[in-house]
Amino acid sequence: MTKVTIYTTSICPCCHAAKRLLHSEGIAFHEVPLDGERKLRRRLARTHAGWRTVPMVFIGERFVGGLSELRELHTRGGLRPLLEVG
Ligand SMILES: N[C@@H](CCC(=O)N[C@@H](CS)C(=O)NCC(=O)O)C(=O)O
Repeated sequence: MTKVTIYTTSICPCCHAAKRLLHSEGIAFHEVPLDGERKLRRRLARTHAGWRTVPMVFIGERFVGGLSELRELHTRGGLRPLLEVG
C-alpha cells in the first residue's frame, strides 16, 4: 500500500479531522508535526504552489491537498485506488 504522509500542527482542527478520516478508513499514515518548523513549512509552501494551510496530505509522492480535498477524494471513491498505486 502506498504510504500516506500528513503534515499537521497540534492545534489544527482540520488536521485532527483528516486523521480521524484516515483512522476511520483503517489507513495507516505517517504524521509530520510542523509546530515550530517554519523553514520546513516555507519549503513545503514553495514546492506546492504556495499552499499555506495544514493539513497537507500526500499519498506517496503525490500531494492530495488538505482536509477538503481528502474528503472529496474519499467521497468520490478515489482514495483507495490511489493507495493501491505503486
Ligand atoms: N481548506 C483547507 C483549510 C485548512 C485550514 O484552514 N487550516 C488551518 C488550521 S485548521 C490553518 O492552516 N491555519 C493557518 C495555520 O495554522 O497556520 C483544508 O481543507 O485543509
